[in-house]
Amino acid sequence: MKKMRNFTIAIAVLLIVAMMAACGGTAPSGAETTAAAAATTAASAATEAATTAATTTAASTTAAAAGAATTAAQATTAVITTTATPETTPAAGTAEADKFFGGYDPMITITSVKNLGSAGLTFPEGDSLEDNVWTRYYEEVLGIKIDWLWSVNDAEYDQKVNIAITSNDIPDIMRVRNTQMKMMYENDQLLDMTDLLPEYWAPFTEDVITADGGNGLRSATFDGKLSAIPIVGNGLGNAFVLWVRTDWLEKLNLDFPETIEDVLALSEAFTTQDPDGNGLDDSFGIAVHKDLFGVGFACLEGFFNAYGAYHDIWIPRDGQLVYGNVQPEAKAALRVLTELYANGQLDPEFGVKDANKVTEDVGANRFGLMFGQFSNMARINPVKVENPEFEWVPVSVPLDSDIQAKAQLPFGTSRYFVISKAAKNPEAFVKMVNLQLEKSYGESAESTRFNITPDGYGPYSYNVVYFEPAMKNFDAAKAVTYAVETGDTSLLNDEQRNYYDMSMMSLSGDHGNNNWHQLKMFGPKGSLSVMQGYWDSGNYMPNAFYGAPTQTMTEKLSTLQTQTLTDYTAIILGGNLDDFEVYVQNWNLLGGEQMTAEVNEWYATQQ
Ligand SMILES: [Ca+2]
Repeated sequence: MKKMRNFTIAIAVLLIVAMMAACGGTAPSGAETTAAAAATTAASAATEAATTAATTTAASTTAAAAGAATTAAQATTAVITTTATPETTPAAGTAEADKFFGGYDPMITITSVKNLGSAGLTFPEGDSLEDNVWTRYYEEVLGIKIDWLWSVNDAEYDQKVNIAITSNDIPDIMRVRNTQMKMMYENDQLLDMTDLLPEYWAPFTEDVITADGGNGLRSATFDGKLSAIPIVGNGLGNAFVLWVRTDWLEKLNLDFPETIEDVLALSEAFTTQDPDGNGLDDSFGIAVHKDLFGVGFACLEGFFNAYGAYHDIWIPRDGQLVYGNVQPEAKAALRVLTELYANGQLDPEFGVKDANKVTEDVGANRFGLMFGQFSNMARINPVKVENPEFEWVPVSVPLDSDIQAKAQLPFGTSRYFVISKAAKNPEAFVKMVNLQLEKSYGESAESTRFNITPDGYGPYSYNVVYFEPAMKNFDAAKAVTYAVETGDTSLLNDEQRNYYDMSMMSLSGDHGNNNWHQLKMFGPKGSLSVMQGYWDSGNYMPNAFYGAPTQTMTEKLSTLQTQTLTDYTAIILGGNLDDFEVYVQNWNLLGGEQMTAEVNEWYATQQ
């Protein structure tokens, strides 16, 4: 029992780590967290974090965390290594290796600053921010000593960075948002990386940083000058799927939905035919929380996509970029929602229920359909353990081919590492990225030493830089699926093997410790495979704006988003579709028109 409890704690802790990673590469909570009961909460948080731009990080770290937890249950000692082993440096000794990974002698010192996350960082016994597995490794392999100028919790980080920029008291390297990067460029504070980065990036680093076709790099380029190293993510990790309660499908003898009309028919059946067989009229169709969008769980982006509507992103139309929220397709989606609400197929109390409350309702057999993200089952894994018949299967959002609907994708890059114009040895920063990526995800990776340890620490968060391959999760899903289907596990790497082991445990009936959740992501016909399908078929609509926020966007966007939520909700509840035109008028007056003009000024520069 104790072992199982520790197992759960490890997962909970690691999911918290994953959440923090998604919020910006910050703190693991430490194994002392009394979190046995917090697994669901942590998992939810990880899911919510997945709605931020850093989804790939969230998802992969969540999975890695769960995987590491498996090891934790078996491990008796910490694996973390306290002595650096320069011998493991990739291909040491060749001229290329020296260029990408070669050390400085005498040692150099670089300055940086640290976001400690919302709860602060925890370290293995004897370690600290100044002295840990990464600082020691950088000193021994690269001859680089890290001098932290300051460190603050996440809530204060942006403000502290802003002050640093304004007072021109900046470190050699730091992580910033796109607005801050642009401000620093305009202040002439940044090193020009245009030639430097391509000269010194190792092949694997280049692969990772250009995985999005170069848009991340373009988003960091002003007047033709590359001004930062983008932390490139992949918007595909943020695509939406439709989760279907398949034990209800079977009970009512219904088929998988293929079109949005099929989905609406299921919604009616799940509302009216007592799918859980308890004799009570207590179920609905599509689960929705009060904010309608966001959180990545029981949200409506995927539903809107089915009608060719794209929420909170910019799409090309007639040679211009337009905002999805105010297009006629959004009105079409709202029209259907007013009907679902009027017919009692939406929870009449959705307007006061947040995502956590809806999670409880989903677990209590109130809903049979929900649009969300690939990691949603983390929230309800405990319900599966209690009731093995409780089953959800992810399917592609029904994309209407008549209107050429597509799955929306956010822009994958929102954070950047900037190098001070005053920094010495500028190539040192590219070498730091090369080494981090190689030891975390490259051919010589030691993931339990440098990413997440079996006993629950997150060394990745101790480093100055953190990057990861954008398609890592999708590659893992292919590998795990192949292994499950063929029994051939020889191609799995360590991380993938953990997902495989957990998936196999779920397939044999042991759904606990997030085994089922892993199966639903990485296993055959899992959510990642569904999302891969959008990619393979070209059925995706990426956010077409990836510049730095415009002035009006910075000033007005959050107000406009609040207005959208308020007006959409009123339309769904009130049923008056004419209100949509009033909403669009107000949106334009309150800054939307000006923001659109600014976005199109940027768009013109990209043609
Ligand atoms: Ca019922």
